[in-house]
Amino acid sequence: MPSPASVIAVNAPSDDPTDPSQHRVSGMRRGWITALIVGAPLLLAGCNMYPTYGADPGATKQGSDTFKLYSGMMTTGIVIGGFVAVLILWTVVRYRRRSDEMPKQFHENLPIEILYTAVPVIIVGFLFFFTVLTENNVDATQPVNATVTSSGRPVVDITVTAFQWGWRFDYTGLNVGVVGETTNGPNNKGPQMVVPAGETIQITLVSNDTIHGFYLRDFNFSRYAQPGVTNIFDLNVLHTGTYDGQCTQFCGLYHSEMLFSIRSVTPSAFETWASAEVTAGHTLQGSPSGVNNIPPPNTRTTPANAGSSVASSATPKQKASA
Ligand SMILES: [Cu+2]
Repeated sequence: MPSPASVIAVNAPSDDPTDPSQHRVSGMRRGWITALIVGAPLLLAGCNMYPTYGADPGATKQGSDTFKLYSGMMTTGIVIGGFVAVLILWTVVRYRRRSDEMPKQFHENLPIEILYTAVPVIIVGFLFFFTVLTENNVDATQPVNATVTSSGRPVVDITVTAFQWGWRFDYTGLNVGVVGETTNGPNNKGPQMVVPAGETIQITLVSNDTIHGFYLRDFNFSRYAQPGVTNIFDLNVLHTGTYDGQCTQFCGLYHSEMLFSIRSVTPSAFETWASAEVTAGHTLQGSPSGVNNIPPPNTRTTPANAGSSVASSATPKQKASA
């Protein structure tokens, strides 16, 4: 039975294996695909297993895990996106219109349909798997009230209380209390949480009034401080250094000045610091009661740059009353 006149292969590439131009084209194609598959990840990685793509590598064990997930997803996306782009370009060039004759007509191709359904499902499953793995690692905590980790390392328990507008850090096991408010003076960078590098810090995060955000850019980390909700998480700061943090939920007039920092020191320097704080009277009971919104005696009521922050964030009525 003769083929319908419209369904004829015209101008299709020659399948003749003796045609030398076919060997050249397929050889070039294989070379390009091999170069892409082998070269692209190496080029992207720059010999680094986790290229940053502008992100922070994370100053904590948890932040580092988050970073690796981000980096891995970006690399996966770029490789797959690049592969798809090359396939599209190749198709456009290889099967471009060469004459007015009708090309080969067909519909449905079961193997290809199964392939392009299964491959994205596998890719999504792959990304989902690593996301869950990373979430579990970041959210993993030592048992509450544990004084040492399973490997015998000390756990430093710190209750962080967010309030309008400042932070209080209570080292429950060490009887140290650190408190800082936005109204403590110009260029005030807020209270500083001192922690030992390399050890597990278990933070119990609560709020005294409204929703605040505990955020540290260098840690790739953010958690809500919500009234009535207790968030517990562990941080393992990898190296010594100082890391800036801030509130990331608009929580009122001086939200923009609700700053704090974490200073990571060696474990022995941490012990020295803690005993000096106790000697200085910065204890759980001795520190000013910032969490009750009572300003310490040496505070001003208006931050130095309140004018600019009020102008940008408050209504004219609020501005007038401030
Ligand atoms: Cu806040």
